Amino acid sequence: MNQANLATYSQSTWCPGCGNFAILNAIKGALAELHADGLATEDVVLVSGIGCHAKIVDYINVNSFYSLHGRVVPAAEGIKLANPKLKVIGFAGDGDAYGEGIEHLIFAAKRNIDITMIIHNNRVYGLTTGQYTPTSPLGFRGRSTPQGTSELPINPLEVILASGASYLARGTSHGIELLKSIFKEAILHKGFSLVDVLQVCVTYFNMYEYYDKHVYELKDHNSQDYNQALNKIREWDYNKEAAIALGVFYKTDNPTFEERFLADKPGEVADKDSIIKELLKKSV
Ligand SMILES: Cc1ncc(C[n+]2csc(CCOP(=O)(O)OP(=O)(O)O)c2C)c(N)n1
Ligand code: SF4
Ligand SMILES: [Mg+2]
Repeated sequence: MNQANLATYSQSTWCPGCGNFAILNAIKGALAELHADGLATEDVVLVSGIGCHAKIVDYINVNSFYSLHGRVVPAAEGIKLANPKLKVIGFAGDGDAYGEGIEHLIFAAKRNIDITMIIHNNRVYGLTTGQYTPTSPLGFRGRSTPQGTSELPINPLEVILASGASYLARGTSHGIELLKSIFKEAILHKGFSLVDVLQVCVTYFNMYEYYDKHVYELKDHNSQDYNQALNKIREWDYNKEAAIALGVFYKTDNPTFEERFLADKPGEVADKDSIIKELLKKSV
């Protein structure tokens, strides 16, 4: 399986220049490289929400499941628990993940369930034509707020770090190589991983120039250190004029939800083979 045969016959309906193309190319590159390293493509399941981002699963020749708006996480969690051997990758919009579905993200991070969430954070509702989302800046003018919003955005990475995520990173749709390497690492990470992608929506919130001017890659950052991660995550709050760090903020090794859930006693950790045996027994 290489990048070319991960393509499908579906015709893309994204606007020319949309940042989703970069995410698509990066994830196809990451999956092709993981396949070359031994990951069977049939052991990967993609899950998407509803929005422009969600169409990504139509364009990748891998098993996938279209869920509901705001419900990517519970669908992905269900798939993972039904078969812990699978690598489950969720694609969600910022409206999808940080608005209607944020409670699911918080609890998935709290549980440290071993799934990967990729957030297409264009900071706008793209599919429904330009309403504001939880990460739109103060004063954002869109279809539902022609005079500008009166609310500050949330810093989603701060919320998810505080909730217990064991892997947190950020990339942009103007940096495919960085995105690809982050996606690979997030997929291989054991536990809950989330990648916030500053994906530009050229039609409703074109931030290419702004991001190009403000982003920098993390260097000399200790991603094992919670407080360093928190400080870096707080450097830019999705609103103020500040440098925007890209790369891996936080990475730690904690027992996963499925290891604890399937162990005999609370606090114990089951090994992977016994997880699969237990599940097979429970499903009879
Ligand atoms: C339960 C539910 N609520 C609301 C909608 C309407 N809806 C569909 S897509 C969407 C916004 C999508 O925005 P986002 O998640 O940011 O994705 P994008 O289109 O920007 O990729 C909304 C509100 C819906 N389909 N289902
Ligand atoms: S509306 Fe925005 S997010 Fe949706 S396809 Fe067009 S550019 Fe991309
Ligand atoms: Mg969006």
